Amino acid sequence: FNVNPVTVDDYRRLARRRLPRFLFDYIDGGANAEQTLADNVNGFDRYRLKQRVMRNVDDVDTSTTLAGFEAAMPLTLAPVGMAGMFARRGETQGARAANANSIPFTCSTLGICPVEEIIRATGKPIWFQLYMLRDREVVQSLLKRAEAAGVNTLVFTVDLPVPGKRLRDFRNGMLGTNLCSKLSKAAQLLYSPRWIVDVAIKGKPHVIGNLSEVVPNPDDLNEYKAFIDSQFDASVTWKDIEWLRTIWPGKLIIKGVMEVEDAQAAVAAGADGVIVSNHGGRQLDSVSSSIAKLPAIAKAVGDQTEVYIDSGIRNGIDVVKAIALGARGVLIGRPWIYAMAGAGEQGVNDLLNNFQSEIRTAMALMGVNRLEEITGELIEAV
Ligand code: HOC
Repeated sequence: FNVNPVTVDDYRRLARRRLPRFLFDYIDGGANAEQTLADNVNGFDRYRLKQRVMRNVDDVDTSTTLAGFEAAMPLTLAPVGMAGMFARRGETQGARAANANSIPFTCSTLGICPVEEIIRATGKPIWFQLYMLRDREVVQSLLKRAEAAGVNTLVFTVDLPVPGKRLRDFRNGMLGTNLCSKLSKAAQLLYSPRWIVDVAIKGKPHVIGNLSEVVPNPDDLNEYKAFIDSQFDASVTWKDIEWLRTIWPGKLIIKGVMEVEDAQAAVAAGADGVIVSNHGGRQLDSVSSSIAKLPAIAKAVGDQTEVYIDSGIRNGIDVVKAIALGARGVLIGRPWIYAMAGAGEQGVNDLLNNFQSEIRTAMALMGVNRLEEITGELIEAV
């Protein structure tokens, strides 16, 4: 690879070269035939932006607020499970890059770097993503920790009552019968000088940051997997949001909503935001792309709550399309992991810079200076 990486695909190629195959496939892959994974990206091709001229675009400003966060652009880094496997102290690197670009970072329940470490690295509030665990006391203490560390926005993921069937992971043994041996290999990598886990909890390096206090032996990925399998709660309903509301004082965003009815239920449950998402095509294969679902959801609840989208966003033009179709902002997952695995923290920084400059250029060429001016008038389906 002898050109400077510019696009997400450039970083993807770098990441493929540097990562062990099973880790690359874990982040790159989707469920079953990966139809939704492809549709998510291709769905943006169904839309075209309008070019407007002679409108004085001398003052383009990409800034906005995302759940109250004053962001330099309408974009945030999505939570990615075990992001810290893709680079040394991966979540912290991502958070630093997000901070350098004045956008929020979202820490996963399944993060390798603990939430405290991430916040310490930037001194800025981040968003925290939650999977509902059967043991509600664990959830409560996790949220207390997050709040004490300085998290002000909770992103509750609701589209993973059970994991989708990701065939690449089965083939590679990352999930399924051989998971443990592969994850142990990953653990060895993490402890190797290249990826060494250097932040200790209670004096010891830990593979699993946020769940280190509840997984019996958090250095042992077999136990981690067993814990996750036994704790992911498939019995969750909208009732649980009421309970979450009693223990979480901050903003609450519901992630994984694909139908208007569910978006309305989220609003009725008091959500400050919804994320139109199919988990990057990693859950229900053959569900529609997120972008296909965005317009109806934005129309139905956009005046009552903030509507976000993830899954398939690969450049600034996609961001602008999402805004034109009613999104307040977008989340990117795979892109920042490819950039980090392929080119480190600087890679994530450069990637975010590229996103922002693409958004700015598109706005100028569409004749607008502010994000609020990017309305449905400026986009057409083809
Ligand atoms: C075995 C549990 O968000 C992903 C993550 C969550 C995976 C949980 C798997 O990979 O999509």
